[in-house]
Amino acid sequence: MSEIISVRAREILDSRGDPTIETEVTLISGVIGKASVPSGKSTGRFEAVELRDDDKKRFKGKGVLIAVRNVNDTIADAVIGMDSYNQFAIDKEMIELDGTANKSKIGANAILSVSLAVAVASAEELGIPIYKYIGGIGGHILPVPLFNILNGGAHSDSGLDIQEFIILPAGAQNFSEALRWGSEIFHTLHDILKKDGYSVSVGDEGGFAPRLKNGEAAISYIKKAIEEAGFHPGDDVFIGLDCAASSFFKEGLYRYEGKQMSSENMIDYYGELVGKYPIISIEDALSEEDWDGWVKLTEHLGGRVQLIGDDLYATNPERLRKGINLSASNAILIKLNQIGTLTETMRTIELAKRNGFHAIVSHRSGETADTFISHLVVGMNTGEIKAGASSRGERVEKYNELLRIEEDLGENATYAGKEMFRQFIEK
Ligand code: 2PG
Ligand code: MG
Repeated sequence: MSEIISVRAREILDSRGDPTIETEVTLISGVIGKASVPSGKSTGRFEAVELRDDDKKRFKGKGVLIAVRNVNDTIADAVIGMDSYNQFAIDKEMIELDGTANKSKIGANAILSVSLAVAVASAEELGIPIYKYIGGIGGHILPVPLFNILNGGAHSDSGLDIQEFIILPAGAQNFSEALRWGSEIFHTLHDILKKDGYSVSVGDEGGFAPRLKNGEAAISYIKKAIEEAGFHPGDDVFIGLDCAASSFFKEGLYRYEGKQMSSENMIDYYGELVGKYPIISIEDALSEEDWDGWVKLTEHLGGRVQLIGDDLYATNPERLRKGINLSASNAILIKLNQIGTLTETMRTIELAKRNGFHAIVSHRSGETADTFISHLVVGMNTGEIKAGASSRGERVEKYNELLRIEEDLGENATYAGKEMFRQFIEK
């Protein structure tokens, strides 16, 4: 038994300078576990609720003092005295305490900060890294990083409708090599954009935000950067997109690049892009409400491309179950704060894996220096992580933590690599 004796939360700032919550859980041994929660901008309708004060006099209404109070009073009262090793019971207690389907009473941000801090404290108490606490002797797969090197949508003012243009260095030998490749391509892209007179300042997730003509121009710049950095697109390094299509879906149509498109038009467009460029992964290609479109998309492209549901599933097992039954995609994005506890997140990952879905562990566009997701992805062996570009401290810290984990695992570390995408890569 490792008894929880204190739970304390505070309001801190995230990478956008907006308030978020950080919690410390203290165990009877004196060990302290600390965790903070991130915050999305292109949030899905079906996410658990991030409780904000709505007090316009503080942080333009974005303060989280109510969530902090909920941790310090309501949650603390319930979990003090509980065994920190019993993560499931603690998460269940908080879910019941909240009582709503979307954690709107106590706040998913409040609940998640405690859930993660409990796991961090438990690992510390045992003297093992968090990934080992989560995965035991099983966790050993280092993920393919999805580097978002060009930012559009709600994350920048580049004017591009697609939110994220991503590179996946799946052909590297190991994670540290993948990180080096990602960084080299990032800097090559910098030089090419600069030479062509584009802005090289970065967006929320550390990628460049040039005002390019359209999405295809962005993809072709990325392909060029991969080549100029000395790699083979479609063999060493692949391209991915997060379209965040819910953000341009209005009244039944996709308002994309000045045109009004149906799901079928969008699917044709993606099909063309996939034919022309080494695109191996597309996230939120369609809206979170467009189930019929997703089914057609998967029929058309599911054999060639990883089709990730982010807003579509919101890390929610019920929505994922629906997607599995309908064959609406072949992958799910995993964000702890979309569902609000560690154990529910782990259950969603297990459900995905049991059904042959890829599970990509993800950061949010508003982040802190917290590196829990680096441990989660290795502990759960999901094989893919999305944590922004190889730039900006809060992004790089996730990747640096993976370097440390890789070192800690030594010979036991296995890079997920191209094997992860075997089903999509032409032989
Ligand atoms: C996404 C995320 C993270 P946000 O859409 O996948 O990249 O963005 O956190 O703004 O929802
Ligand atoms: Mg997304």
